[in-house]
Amino acid sequence: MYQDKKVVFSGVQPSGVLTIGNYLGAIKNFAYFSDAYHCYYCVVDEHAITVRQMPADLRRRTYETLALYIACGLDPEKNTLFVQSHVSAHAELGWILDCYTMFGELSRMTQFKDKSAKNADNINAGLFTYPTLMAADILLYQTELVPVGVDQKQHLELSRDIALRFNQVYGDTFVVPDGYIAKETAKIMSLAEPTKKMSKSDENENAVVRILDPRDTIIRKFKRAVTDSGSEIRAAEDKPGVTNLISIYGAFTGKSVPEVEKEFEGKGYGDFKLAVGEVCADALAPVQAQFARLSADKAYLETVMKQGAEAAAHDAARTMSKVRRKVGFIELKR
Ligand code: AQP
Repeated sequence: MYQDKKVVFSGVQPSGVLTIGNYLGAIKNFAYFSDAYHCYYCVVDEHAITVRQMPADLRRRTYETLALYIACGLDPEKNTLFVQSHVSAHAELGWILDCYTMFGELSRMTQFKDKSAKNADNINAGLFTYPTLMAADILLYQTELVPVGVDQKQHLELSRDIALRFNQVYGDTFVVPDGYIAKETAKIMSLAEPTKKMSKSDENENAVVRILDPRDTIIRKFKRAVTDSGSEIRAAEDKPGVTNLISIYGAFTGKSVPEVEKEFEGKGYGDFKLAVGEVCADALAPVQAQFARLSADKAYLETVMKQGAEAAAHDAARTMSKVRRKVGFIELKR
């Protein structure tokens, strides 16, 4: 559909202050695509309300997430940056795709099972159909590539299945997307329970390092990180804590696992954890400085949101028109 360049789409929920998991697993990779692809990066606020949010917090975090996109290197001139609820086609296509998604498929989604367990008093229909809205986000823009963390792999596979099913019934309508999952940072683990994913909504502040944490907080959190028995700094299945710290150190320094292991040969956990905290704080400092400048300029952020929403709505309209015709809706002439 977009003859000039292939399309990349991804999104982040403004459901908390973003973590280094969101940064290393997703946002940091977004900028790699900006030159070669037509990129849409969305703040997915409609996804966020599948879990109860305080309205004022959601609004603040939506601005904050957009400012972080830009602070992490996404130039609004080169990327379409926008907020999901500003483009009504997402919800509209989400509904249509609900009718092409099976109950059994949604029932198998592990994120639904995990989030239902965490929010037992609010297992709403939106939480269940979250993956179809995600499929709509992606398919609306005829996306080829979706950079995500590995936790989103199952949802992405469902998006592919929905696209293939729709195309089979109605003929070529959607590009079938592929995931882009950076191997080394696919899943950054909790610092408190390293067998569990680091999540921005984790209530244990010591489990997560946030992109906006001050330097001393970052260093303190790494110093407290749970490590494993033994004293060797080596990546291994039975050493999830140390393995996670090695991945984080490697991601911030660009070093491979063997290089990190070699660098810390003969050193203790204390030295290692301090070094991880320092490289993380150093890498985040420029992002934080840029974020501080941007978040002081709400008018600028609103201009970016508005321009992004107009561009995204324009492009989404092409897919929507095609989808409406295919399923048999009447399009009124303007
Ligand atoms: N720990 C992680 N390691 C690597 N990648 C991660 N991502 C999230 N956590 C990690 C990736 O960040 C992108 C945005 O995620 P999201 O906001 O859409 O939702 P999520 O995956 O549910 O992230 P959180 O932090 O766990 O949020 P909450 O706590 O609200 O559920 C995605 O590409 C995701 O893979």
